[in-house]
Amino acid sequence: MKIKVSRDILKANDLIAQDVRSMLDSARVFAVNLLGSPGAGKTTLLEATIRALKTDLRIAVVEGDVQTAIDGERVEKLGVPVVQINTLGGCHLSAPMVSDAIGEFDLTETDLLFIENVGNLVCTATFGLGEDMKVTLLSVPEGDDKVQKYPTIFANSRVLVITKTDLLPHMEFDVERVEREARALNPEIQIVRLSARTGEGVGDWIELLRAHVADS
Ligand SMILES: Nc1nc2c(ncn2[C@@H]2O[C@H](COP(=O)(O)OP(=O)(O)O)[C@@H](O)[C@H]2O)c(=O)[nH]1
Ligand SMILES: [Mg+2]
Repeated sequence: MKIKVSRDILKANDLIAQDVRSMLDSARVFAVNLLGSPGAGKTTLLEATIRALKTDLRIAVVEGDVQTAIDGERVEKLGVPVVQINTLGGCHLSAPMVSDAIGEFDLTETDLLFIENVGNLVCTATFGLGEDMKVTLLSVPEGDDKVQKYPTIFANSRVLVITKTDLLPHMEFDVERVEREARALNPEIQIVRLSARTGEGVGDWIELLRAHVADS
């Protein structure tokens, strides 16, 4: 019975996600669902990405958090349109929330939409938001066993970004293990290693993203 209820919720979510998808498609917006644990570095990477791309692409951001507008305020400082959603306890964004939020933007004036999801490796994995791709961040301090422990999110992601590589000398984190396990689950997954602190690898991420937007 419980399983049926959760399936119904997912089905309702997916119907709205299809509407979001068609709205984005008709306005030619490429949408990225940014996923990862709290503290993985999602907002930091988003800030670096906006700085790198905002002169070439018109960017808008939906920020998802349980509470506060802290991330929304960080991103707003970069001069892009932002809508902050607070889920008030909910562990993931849903398609209806995103549908509501994007109503605030002029989508015809937008090329690239980032949706920073609530920090979570579980609930966010199965709720589609109408995005073109899911990008999951895994930071070095979280440990190299997380692909094995939370397989669904890595199986469902187009891109895995291994963040905070500047901390590798201080941690026991086997990057090859993470990449091997991610590819075993998802042979098509694209993987980038980067440090937003030193900037190493950030250019690779920007090029990958540009290629996806160009192909869409
Ligand atoms: N050492 C290091 N710290 C980072 C890096 N990226 C982000 N951080 C720090 O990690 C913390 C969480 O970052 P934030 O972007 O807010 O994570 P989010 O919760 O996933 O959005 C902050 O203190 C950041 O300064 C990185 O590449 N290296
Ligand atoms: Mg954040």
